[in-house]
Amino acid sequence: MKKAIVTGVTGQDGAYLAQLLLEKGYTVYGTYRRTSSVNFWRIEELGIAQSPNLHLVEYDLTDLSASIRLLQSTEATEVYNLAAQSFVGVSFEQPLTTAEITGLGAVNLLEAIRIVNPKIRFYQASTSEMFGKVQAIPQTEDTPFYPRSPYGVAKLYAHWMTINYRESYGIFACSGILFNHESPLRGREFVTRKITDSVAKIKQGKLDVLELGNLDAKRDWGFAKEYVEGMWRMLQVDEPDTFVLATNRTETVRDFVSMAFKAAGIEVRFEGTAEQEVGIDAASGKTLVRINPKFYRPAEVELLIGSPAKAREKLGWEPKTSLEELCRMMVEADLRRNEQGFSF
Ligand code: NDP
Ligand code: GDR
Repeated sequence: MKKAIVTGVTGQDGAYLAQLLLEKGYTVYGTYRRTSSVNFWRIEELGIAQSPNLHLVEYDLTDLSASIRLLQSTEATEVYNLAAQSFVGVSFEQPLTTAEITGLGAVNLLEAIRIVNPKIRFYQASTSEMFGKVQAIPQTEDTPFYPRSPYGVAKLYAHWMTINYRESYGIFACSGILFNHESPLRGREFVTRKITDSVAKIKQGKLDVLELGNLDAKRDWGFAKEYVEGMWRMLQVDEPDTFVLATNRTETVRDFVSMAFKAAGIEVRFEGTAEQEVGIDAASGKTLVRINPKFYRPAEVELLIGSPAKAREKLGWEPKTSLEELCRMMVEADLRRNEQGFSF
């Protein structure tokens, strides 16, 4: 039986990846952080929390000795490093914590692999945020990087360290440059889930107005469940490499808002510009969306659109779910949860 470690099993991708690996017959060691109230709602929602082959292990990515003991005690042969301070907005307020977890944390695991067993295969969760102020369209594995946030910079460090350990020590270390991927399990601080959760509440009369920042930002949004399959495939090929996973379609935050309201049966019309822009209910004339500058970022990533051509060719990986389907799935999940008083 294969054994894998998934750091960050309490997060969106960690939960989906643990589910996938269990389906493939792995024993999975999913790590979570010690907090005063640990939250397993995602693995519970996926129905895997009680799986006999899922072992939940307390672990902090910032601790090298814990990383060494994690590898020694589990004897895992694949490590998926998904743990991170992953919220771009917060990284401007907590640049050092972000550097420690999101940047140096990956090196703790790489060092542990080098010390304990250099044959362990390693996946690093890299990000399209490393492209930042984009230097080419679409972005590929060869596009130069220009990160625009402490999060993007920290991830770029971890990305290059992954490549460096591959080249220096022959470690099977892969970097997946994943574009935004969403799902009903997305955290509510991220814009898509914030939108679908708020649309559900507005539809049910529990919220009046959705407040957002930059509506012009364009993102290449895919479905998280499909992206974790790509992570697994990266560790099954003969040679370690770097791969982009993306849909090659980009839409604005504004488009996603319209799509989400449409999925709830509400037509929204946008009027005005910049901070005065509002989204109006076409039927009642009521304001449903307005701008709150507090959600603007000090530096923004305006446009992301990736090419998954290399992943398609070398991994046989392809995104399948359209943004409309994904958005509908998220709105329906939030309508259902809000009816049941679900608070995550
Ligand atoms: P989430 O924010 O949902 O999950 C992050 C996970 O990391 C959580 O389980 C969190 O634990 C854990 N974590 C945070 N700090 C530590 C620490 N010090 N030690 C151990 N665990 C820690 O992220 P996603 O699931 O969306 O993303 C997974 C990874 O992929 C992240 O590295 C992210 O940066 C990266 N990524 C995500 C993309 C996306 O669109 N989703 C795109 C590209 C890359 P806790 O629950 O306790 O907070
Ligand atoms: P991102 O995702 O920064 O791309 O990082 P997020 O959903 O936070 O923002 C996407 C875009 O929406 C704009 N925006 C808002 N964002 C949030 N969160 N809240 C708002 O109210 C709001 N209004 C407008 C943002 O300015 C931005 O342009 C995500 C994370 O999962 C990272 O970990 C991952 O690496 C990248 O995706 C790829």
